[in-house]
Amino acid sequence: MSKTEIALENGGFDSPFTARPDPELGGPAVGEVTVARGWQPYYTPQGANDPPWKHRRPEWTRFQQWQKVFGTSGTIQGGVFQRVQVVPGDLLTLVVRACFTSSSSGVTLRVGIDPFGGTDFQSSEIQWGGWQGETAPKNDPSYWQGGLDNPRYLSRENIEAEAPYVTLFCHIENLYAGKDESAFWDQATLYREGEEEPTEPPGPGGDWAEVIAQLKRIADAVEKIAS
Ligand SMILES: [Ca+2]
Repeated sequence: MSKTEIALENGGFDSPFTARPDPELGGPAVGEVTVARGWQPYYTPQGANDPPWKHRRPEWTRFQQWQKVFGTSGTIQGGVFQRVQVVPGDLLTLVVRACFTSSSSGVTLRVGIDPFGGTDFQSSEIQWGGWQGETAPKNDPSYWQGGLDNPRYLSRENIEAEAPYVTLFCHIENLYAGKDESAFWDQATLYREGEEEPTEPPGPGGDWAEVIAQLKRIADAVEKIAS
């Protein structure tokens, strides 16, 4: 089957980049959270019992052609996401060009799709691609030394859209509090299986799609309880 590209908003992580509020704390826009148009920041905030180096807030900035998401002297879990309008039932593949730098920080990256269009990166609904990074065994294909001159294409393939929107996540984590842990995101592309076909005009069908998606969520929840 052939693949058709679904348009993203600024899939290339290009300018303009704008300052945003801290996605956990809200408030005014801050320079440490500077994100490319079309994308939203997220991260795991520090818990009350975390040591000072753990779960630090990442910073977001433009670096050359990249969206950089990074931390210093700590561990981070975070990234950027974008919700994209699709047709429920679409079979989707996400491919993102990325790289990272690290100073023995145990950096690992992955990308994922939430087929229900949620915005919680910790949701169990998200279909993640495999981790790629320096924590994998060195003889494993997922082992990746990183470096700005050593980008990779991270992907998650053949995910069925369960709602009129899906959400794309570009995620970095690191294990050790090294001096540098940085992810660089350059080009995100979303593909749909099948030829280009005329899309239906928006109408009552969209509402039904939402209802069906909701029913599927309920059915899945009941199934989980039953099992
Ligand atoms: Ca770019």
